[in-house]
Amino acid sequence: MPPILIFDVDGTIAETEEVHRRAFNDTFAAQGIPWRWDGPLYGELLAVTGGKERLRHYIDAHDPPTGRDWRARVNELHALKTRRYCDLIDAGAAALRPGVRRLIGEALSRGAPLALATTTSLDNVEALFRSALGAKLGDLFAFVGAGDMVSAKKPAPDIYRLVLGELGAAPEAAVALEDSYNGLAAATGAGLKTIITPSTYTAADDFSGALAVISDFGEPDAPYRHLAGAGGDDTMASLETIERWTRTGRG
Ligand code: XBP
Ligand code: MG
Repeated sequence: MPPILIFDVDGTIAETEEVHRRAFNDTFAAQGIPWRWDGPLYGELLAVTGGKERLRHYIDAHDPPTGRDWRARVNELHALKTRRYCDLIDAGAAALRPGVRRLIGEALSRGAPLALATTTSLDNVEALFRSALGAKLGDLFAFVGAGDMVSAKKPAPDIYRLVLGELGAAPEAAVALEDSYNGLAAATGAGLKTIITPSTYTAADDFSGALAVISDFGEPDAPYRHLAGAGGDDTMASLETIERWTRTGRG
């Protein structure tokens, strides 16, 4: 039986964090708030998962001008940002990372369950798959764990425990596909073997404990770069190679 693949979204399915950063900055500007998150600052703020939590952390840690009244209105500000993010995604701002479409297709053709475990808002996930695959989430995934479905977000294991519970699956029956330290900590905390494909903002993260670290999932004409763990003798992450890696712990 092939493993159940549980995908993270931001950074794993697509390089979406630059779109999130643009949506935050566009919202600040539209609301006349004199904040601007440049790349290096956003890279630091990504240590805090969840856009609302990230906004509160920014206000508390950086005490920016006009921060105080907006702290009480973070949910309102975040809802505006989410609407802007979905508009950007609907306009084609993010493309699937290599191998994502192929891996999802393999699982669907083998009848292997698929799920998502993400910190981002459900609206954002729907927009991404609508735009990138023209698909509704229910057509692809047995369950989607997202955003505020849990109060403790990654690196807490809660979202992965919720997904496993909804699938009625033991951790050993599934593999997590992640891009960040926070995601690895959440997945391994829930007992899941985890494959990492680092993304732009997470290239320097500590991926100790990952089953495999590969540049991306690879394509037949574009092999991945093997970075650590299992997969050293393979060129693509497929249901077959992932199943073998989980059995032998190496590629
Ligand atoms: C990444 C996150 C999210 C996004 C922003 O989620 O931490 O907070 O950065 O999206 P993951 P929201 O890697 O778990 O998919 O503003 O909707 O939180
Ligand atoms: Mg991620």
